[in-house]
Amino acid sequence: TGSDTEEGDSKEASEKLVIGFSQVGAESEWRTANTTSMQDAITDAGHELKFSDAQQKQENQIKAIRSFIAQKVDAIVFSPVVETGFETVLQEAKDAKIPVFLSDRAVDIEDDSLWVTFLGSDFIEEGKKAGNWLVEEMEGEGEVNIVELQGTVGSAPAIDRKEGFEQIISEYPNFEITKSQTGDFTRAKGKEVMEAFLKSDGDNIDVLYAHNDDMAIGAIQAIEEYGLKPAEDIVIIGVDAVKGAFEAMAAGKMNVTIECNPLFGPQMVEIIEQYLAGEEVPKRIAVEESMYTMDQAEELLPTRQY
Ligand code: GYE
Repeated sequence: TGSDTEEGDSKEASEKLVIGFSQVGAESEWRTANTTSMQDAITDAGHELKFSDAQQKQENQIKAIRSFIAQKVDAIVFSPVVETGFETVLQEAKDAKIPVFLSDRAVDIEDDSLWVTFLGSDFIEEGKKAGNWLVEEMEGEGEVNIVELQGTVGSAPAIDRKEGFEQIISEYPNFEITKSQTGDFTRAKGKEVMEAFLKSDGDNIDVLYAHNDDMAIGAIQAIEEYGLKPAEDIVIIGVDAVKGAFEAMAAGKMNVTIECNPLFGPQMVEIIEQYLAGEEVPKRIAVEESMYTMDQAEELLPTRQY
């Protein structure tokens, strides 16, 4: 249509749809909560789900999308592992007239007619929230050395959470990222990389900024095994606000987590139904979210749904 809204071929709102969902993997608590939310929403609405777990590999996603196209699904929900390299397969979906709905992560593709809409969080904003929290907490404390555990290389949340955080701290010369490496969004990798950081520079680390809570939780283990106190000797910042982070904060081992809400399955199903019924759908739909600190953890933990 060329505008910032898209319209689909009309279908009855009550019609049973076949929806293919290409998920990233099962790398984090966030991801498993997102998978459940999407699966439940699709089946509760009476639609048929074809699910594929890519195990964090782009080639698996390309295969999954091709198989959804071959099966002539009505819609494809796609959470891209990385931002680039999906042009060809998305063009194939377009040629087959199957609409693609981006879930959680964006793609970096010039031709935005290859997807209908992107429903997910604003990761730059999340990075900024992390940076702002830190600056308020530690301004006036002299040199602050930060180590960073990045998410999956080339993924939208890793790129944007880094960028948003750097935008803020770059305005304060006493804050410096001294080490930055990927932990691939997993606990095991977060722990392993934090061990290496501690080994080379243990006494000079003031802050850990982890692009998700799972890596922060892995790193907390590494810090304890190294003989330091997480949240006291090293300030711990995570993203997602999963239960594990609330438990760590309630135990006094983590300082803050920036919320990233994975429970948008029902919203996604609504968008797909609207689009297939011929309604207009905005090109970008953001998920609302907040931020939680240690002193709120005990009270809020029982209310957390993921
Ligand atoms: O923060 C992380 C997961 O894309 C927002 O992916 C998602 C991120 C989430 O593995 O835990």
